[in-house]
Amino acid sequence: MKNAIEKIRLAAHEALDHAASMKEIDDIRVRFLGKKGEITGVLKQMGKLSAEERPVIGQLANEVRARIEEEITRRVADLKENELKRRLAQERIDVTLPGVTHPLGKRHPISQVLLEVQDIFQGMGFSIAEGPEVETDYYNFEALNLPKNHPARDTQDTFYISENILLRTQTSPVQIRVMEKQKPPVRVIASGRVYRSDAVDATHSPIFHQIEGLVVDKGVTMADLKGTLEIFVKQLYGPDSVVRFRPHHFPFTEPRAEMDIMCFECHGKGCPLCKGEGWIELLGCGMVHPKVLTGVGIDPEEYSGFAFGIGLERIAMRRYNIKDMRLFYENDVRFLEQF
Ligand code: 2U9
Repeated sequence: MKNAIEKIRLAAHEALDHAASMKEIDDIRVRFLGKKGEITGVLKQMGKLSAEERPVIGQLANEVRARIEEEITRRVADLKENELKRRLAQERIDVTLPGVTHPLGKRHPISQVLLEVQDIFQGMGFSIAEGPEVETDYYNFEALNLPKNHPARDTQDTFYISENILLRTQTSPVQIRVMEKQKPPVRVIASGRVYRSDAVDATHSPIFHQIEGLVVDKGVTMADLKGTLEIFVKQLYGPDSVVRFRPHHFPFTEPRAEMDIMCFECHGKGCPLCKGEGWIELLGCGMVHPKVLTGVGIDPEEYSGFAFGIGLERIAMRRYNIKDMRLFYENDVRFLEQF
């Protein structure tokens, strides 16, 4: 019987030495220490022993059971430690490695200028209105006092989807739609793409961007127009900017003016930057024609208004000293990433 117990001890030690997983160890535990295990098997035969032998064999069997349990506990600890070492080696993260940098995009220069101009007018109480780029002849021309066959339409030739459906030539239709829905006071700016059937060259594009403003209220005068636009220019180009207004004509504003800013290079003397003028044209503006107000159901005897229109490419080209408008539309990252 002693030999049997010794063999069990050796067999258990051998098996544990080769055990490479918790499952194997568990199988060993069942095989040697379980209810039907080998140690239990020996203890079941104790009845065959003499009274002198029984305590000796019992003690020996319990010692071997204890030895096997110790070895199992140690083996489990070894396996867990090896697993931890393996994971530490495999899952190691080198925190000193540089991060993965994702190239950040940037706003398009036209968008940057648009946001800045919008911010200035919102600061003066203007709301932002939007409208469709595919417009009707009515909203793009007739409602602006430009009836069919009016000669002024020639400078605003555009792309036609049908006789009366076209790509808008300015953002003015948006203001018309606003005035149809909202009674005065109105203070809105509308911006976005506008279209002209112009040939592409360094200063012309069939698609370009505008921002227009409209104020309609009681007692609005040209003085309000000049004051508002002068504040706008001083916020955009600095408090020392100097502006002037030149009379001009256009059917949907009367009187109408072009506003120039004094050339910041030569301060009005004339230089290559301003082509010898001393002044640089910035925007168009004027008092809203009474017929336009009447057309949207606003009584021109009670209300008056002013409006202005700014070409955003012109502002951006001036600001970033860009000589060719086509650069805005070619999506060349080498150009765009400079702003
Ligand atoms: C309504 C009534 C009047 C908008 C105006 C201009 C003057 C103007 C040009 C500037 C450069 C277009 O982008 S550009 O080529 N615009 O000169 N625009 S007054 O007048 C309006 C607008 C809406 C209902």
